[in-house]
Amino acid sequence: MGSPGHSVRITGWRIKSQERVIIMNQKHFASALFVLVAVAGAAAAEFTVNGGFEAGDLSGWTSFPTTNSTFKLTNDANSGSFAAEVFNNDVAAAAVVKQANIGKGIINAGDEITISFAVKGSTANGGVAFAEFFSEIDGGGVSKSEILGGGPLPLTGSYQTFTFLTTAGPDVSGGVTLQFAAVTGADVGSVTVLFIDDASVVPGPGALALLGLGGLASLRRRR
Ligand SMILES: [Ca+2]
Repeated sequence: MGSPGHSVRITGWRIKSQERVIIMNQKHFASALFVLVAVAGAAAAEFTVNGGFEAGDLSGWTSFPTTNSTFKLTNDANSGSFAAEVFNNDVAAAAVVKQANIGKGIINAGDEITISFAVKGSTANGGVAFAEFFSEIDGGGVSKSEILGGGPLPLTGSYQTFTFLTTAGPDVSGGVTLQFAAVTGADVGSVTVLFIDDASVVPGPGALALLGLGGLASLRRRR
């Protein structure tokens, strides 16, 4: 440690005083702390329960099957050891699974929410799959509903991760619901197979904000 006024070279920076070093260290510490808090906050504020099926069961999920549709655990995962598969080959029917009424009492009207999930699957003869998000009113009804992505999920044979930034509706007294629907058409032979993994609902811009912070950190290093 030099005395005030002592000149110190630190990785290309000519520092005029001990005070300046301390100020810089405080800035760096504050940045690091902010990132740590943001990461911890994102992890702690996950609203889904067993969104990645790593409990090794279907806990946290509510299923509304059709006559013959199935909702089961699978080892064909996007990450970890487990995912889930919804299979529906009933005619003109919607097999639905959901994380229902999550974040109740925590999410406020108009809050920003980041939703993400990994899906894959296949369809035939008019089958489609949707991901939907609802702002639930306590006692029944919804104040906002949306089809994530605006239409059927573009399923392929490989997992794809989709991320959406949305806002809670004007009444979220019943929390929010992330719902997946494997829907079949009127044709006999209509089938939808939907694999789901890594479902996540977090407050705020979430991972998008962390990416932004990473960008800031890179800029800071370049200066
Ligand atoms: Ca998983």
